[in-house]
Amino acid sequence: MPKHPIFLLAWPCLIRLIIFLTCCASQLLSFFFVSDCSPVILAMKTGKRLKGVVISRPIVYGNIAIELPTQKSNNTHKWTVFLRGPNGQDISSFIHKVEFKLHETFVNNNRAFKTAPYEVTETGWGEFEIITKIYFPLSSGEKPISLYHMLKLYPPDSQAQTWPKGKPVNNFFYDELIFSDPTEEFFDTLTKSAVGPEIPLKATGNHIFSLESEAAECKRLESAVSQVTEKYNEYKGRAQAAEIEIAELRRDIAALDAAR
Ligand code: SLL
Repeated sequence: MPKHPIFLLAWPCLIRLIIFLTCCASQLLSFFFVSDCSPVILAMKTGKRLKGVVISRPIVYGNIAIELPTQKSNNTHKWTVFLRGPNGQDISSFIHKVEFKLHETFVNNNRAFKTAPYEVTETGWGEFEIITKIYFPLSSGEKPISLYHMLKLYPPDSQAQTWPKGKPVNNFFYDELIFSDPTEEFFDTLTKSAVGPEIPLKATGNHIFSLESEAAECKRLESAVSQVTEKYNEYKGRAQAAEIEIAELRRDIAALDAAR
């Protein structure tokens, strides 16, 4: 092919033009389908919101761990970290995805689940913080929520001596997902889900969070508050008495100084 000088000059320009057009196209595509202000995403997100409505759903998250009987490797414990309903119910109807971010010493340490059960079982040798990120369906317009959980393998120090061999260590928590001004669609999804807003009346097996345990916890907190209030009043009284004494001593010192 003859290499005319004009033709040679045009090549770099043509390549630049192709690169420029590719960049524009990818920007345009990501604006329409990925970015937060994309018209496509916004149209899905701006489902009508129910102003003034607050709806919550209970969850339980945390871990159980058990010491391995024989240690063939460095790993001393088998553990499971999980997110579930307070009675073990499936909460997937209002959850799009759950990600568990494990310590980087684990192979493939970012574990994602689009279906229940949302849990990871592993063997390991150390305790570390696990980040559980909960994503909600796109139609909810809700931002993901992150829970920070310290994986516990060992019993509390105070019980370490008496902890029976093979007894699992439980470290899980009750919490509530609270949605303000939910979209109509998401509100509908939440009200139809297997998990109601309430927790069970009584604890059963591993499902320890119940109205009964909540009432007991409230009593413990009330008693702690009254103990703290009592102590506070006692110390306040002592501080007031000390202030009066200081003022009296200051007056005495001033009188002595004046008499000198
Ligand atoms: C510690 N800072 O030192 C913590 C880190 C990491 C635990 C704990 C890996 C297991 C495996 C594992 O258990 N990592 O690779 O199979 O205690």
